[in-house]
Amino acid sequence: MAFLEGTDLTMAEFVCAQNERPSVGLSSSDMEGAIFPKVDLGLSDEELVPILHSAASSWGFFSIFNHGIPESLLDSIATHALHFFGLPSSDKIAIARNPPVPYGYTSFAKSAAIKSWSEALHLMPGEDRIHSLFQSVPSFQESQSFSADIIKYFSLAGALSNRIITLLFRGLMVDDEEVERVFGSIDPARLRINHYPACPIADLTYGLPPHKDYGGLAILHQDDVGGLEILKDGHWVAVEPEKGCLIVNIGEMIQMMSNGKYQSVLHRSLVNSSQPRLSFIFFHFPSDDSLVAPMSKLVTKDSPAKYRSFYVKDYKSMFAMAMKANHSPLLFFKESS
Ligand SMILES: O=C(O)CCC(=O)C(=O)O
Repeated sequence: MAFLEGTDLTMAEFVCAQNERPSVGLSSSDMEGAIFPKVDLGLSDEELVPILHSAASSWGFFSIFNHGIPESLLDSIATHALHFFGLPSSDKIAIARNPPVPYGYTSFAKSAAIKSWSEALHLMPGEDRIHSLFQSVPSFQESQSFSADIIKYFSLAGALSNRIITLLFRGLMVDDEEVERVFGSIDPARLRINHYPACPIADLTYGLPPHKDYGGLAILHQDDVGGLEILKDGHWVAVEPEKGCLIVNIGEMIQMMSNGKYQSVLHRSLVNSSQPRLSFIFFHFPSDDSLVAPMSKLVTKDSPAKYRSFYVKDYKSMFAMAMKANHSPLLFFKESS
């Protein structure tokens, strides 16, 4: 199997226990009466506030179009990324992510018991950092144009995410300044590019197992293969790819700051036995030294704080422990009710 070449991994390490294997999900059209929200970002901010509020409250995930990010940029990132992932693994590991450094290349991440059938590029904003990362892979001929695309994408996706977060909180009557204080900078943002090679044991494993996103907002671009599923009312539902659309979802940091009004939703990536798949996700975070808490307007006598305040770095440090216990880091900060 080409994907495993140059590693000492065996296929068995990817096989989930019988009761943890991916069951067949529903298509969104099977969800009677529940229509996956699709939001036109070409509308005015005023029109969008109730629409985004309803989409985020009901599904935690929604699709957006007229979002202002050029199709040509999305296609170009996807093309460069596929060329990068097509390099021999001995070349890719020249930029292997080396914790605590949060950026670089990873393959076959291990979550809980099994390995994920995926490899990823983890990127952070910063022109010099991005350029020098790709230049460290001598066989990668496209480092200049890939870097330029990524730098542009951070800026556009950051502005887009900022607009959506601001409008989501306006829908809860929270002032823009409060949101700006936490999410005003894209410096702590991340871009994760996932590559899921075609998989001979697609029914027995995951590209990424069920998880919630722990940042603020995530904006995902996926190719036309499909594989993203979200948990809705106890059913796994496929989020079918649609050209020109991006998928937005609520992360746990917004769940916490909205005092639970918006919920972060479990999702997973399935793999395909005949086709590889590529997705990339912009994650908007508050900075590590931000102190976050449920927004004061959302904490009342009738609706007491559901979470204790925390520094983002403390929350992140709980992440590994939470993964081991197979739950979310936010549970460590839940107020007892
Ligand atoms: O690739 C996908 O469809 C989902 C990716 C994802 O959930 C993640 O990278 O956290």
